[in-house]
Order: sequence, then structure tokens, then C-alpha cells
Amino acid sequence: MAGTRVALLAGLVALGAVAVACGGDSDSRQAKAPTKTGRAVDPTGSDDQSRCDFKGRNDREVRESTGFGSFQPNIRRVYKIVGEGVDARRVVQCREVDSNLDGMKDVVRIYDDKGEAFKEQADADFNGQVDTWITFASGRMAKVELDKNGDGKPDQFKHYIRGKLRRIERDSNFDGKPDVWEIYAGGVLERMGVDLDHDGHVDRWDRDQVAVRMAAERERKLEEEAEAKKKAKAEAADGGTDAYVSPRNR
Ligand SMILES: [Ca+2]
Ligand SMILES: [Ca+2]
Ligand SMILES: [Ca+2]
Ligand SMILES: [Ca+2]
Repeated sequence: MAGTRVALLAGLVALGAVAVACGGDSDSRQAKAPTKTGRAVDPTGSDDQSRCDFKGRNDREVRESTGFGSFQPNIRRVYKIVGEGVDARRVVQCREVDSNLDGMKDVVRIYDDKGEAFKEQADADFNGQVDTWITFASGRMAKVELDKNGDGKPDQFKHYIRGKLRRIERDSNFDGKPDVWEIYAGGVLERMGVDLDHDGHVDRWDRDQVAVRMAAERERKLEEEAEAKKKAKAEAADGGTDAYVSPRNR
């Protein structure tokens, strides 16, 4: 349980929820600080499963910060500098976090040129393999793909319209083709189609059944929790841009 709590705390810190309240998440250049596991942080990201694109680039600025509960920098932001002189500002391009403080980055978010979230990848079970892929549209979640059987390929697809869940497709026998379709309205499961013989066509649509309603309630609660987490994460995010401060003036 202690490990879970550490991971949860680190996750909150990664989202900025705790860091803001505690005034933590201070920028740090103290690379090579000892870690909980005895590893050291390489500022080039070569040993922490970094997926941000900054290595060997002099048009990127990298900031490492340390979340509450971590003994080492566990949040990395990569910026590009836009404009010149007094108009110069940093635009975040990539942000990656070691949520469970094992020294390996497990969540990476890529931003577009305006600093809006574009894509995210996560290793939610910390086994070193990506299992969650998120696509954003206009900064809002549009698609979430999950790998439930650990084969490296997504088998659950959640589609969102204007940030609201509309459809889930599940590949329950992991043959690469969806066989369960769930249609949502207002966060509630409206109907569910099942392809029983796996020929790619729905054989049965279920509506207004007790099981469907229970599934809807379950999904609604899960989505609410996920939305709350995403909201906290979004609020804690960089907001895309901030004023550029010359290294000389920091
Ligand atoms: Ca990690
Ligand atoms: Ca994983
Ligand atoms: Ca899979
Ligand atoms: Ca299937």
C-alpha cells in the first residue's frame, strides 16, 4: 500500500496539484542528485526512457523540476523559444513525468506549436511498455486507446466529442477487430452492440437492460473520475506559454 501511496502522491505532484499548494515543483538544475533507488538523473534523458525530442538540439530549452516527495528531478519540460527580444517567449513542446519515482519517465505529452496538448503516451502499469495513447483535438481529449492484454497494441478505443465520451469499441478476444460497441449520451451508456461470431458485424444490440444500466453507471463513475483527474492535470499544466527569462537573469 505504501508503494501505491507514493505512486499516487507522485502522480498528484506530476499533475501539479500538490506542487502548487506546497510551492514545490521548483525548477532544479541539480542533475545527478541521488535518487530513491540509488540511480542518478542524466540531464540528457538517455537513461530514463525519455521520449521528448531535445537531444542534440540547440533550439530547445530543457527544464527539470522536482515534485514533492521526490529526491530527484522527475518532471521534464522541453520548450522552444518563439519570437525575439521583448517578444521572446517559451512555448512548451513536450512534458514528461516519472509518476512512480522509479527513475523512468512513464507519461509523455506532446504539444502543438500553440502550446496546446496534442498527444500523450503513458505506461500506466509501469512495466516499461506504453499501454495508453491519448489524442487531443483543440486541446481536449478526442481519443483514448488502451492496451489491456499487454501485447503492445491497443484493444480498447474510447472516442470523445467536444471532450465528452461518445463511443467505446472493445476488442475482447484481441484479434485486432472491435467486437463490442458502446454508444454513450450524456455520460450514460445508451446502447451496446455485440459481434458474437466475430465477423465484424453487430449481431445484437442491447438497450435498457439492467446489465447495460449497471455498466453505464460504472462507466459514468469511471469517466467522472478520469475527467476530474484530467481537469486537475489541465489546470496544473503550463498553460502553453509563459514569459521567457534569459538564463542570465534567472
Ligand atoms: Ca516511472
Ligand atoms: Ca505498461
Ligand atoms: Ca492489446
Ligand atoms: Ca475482436
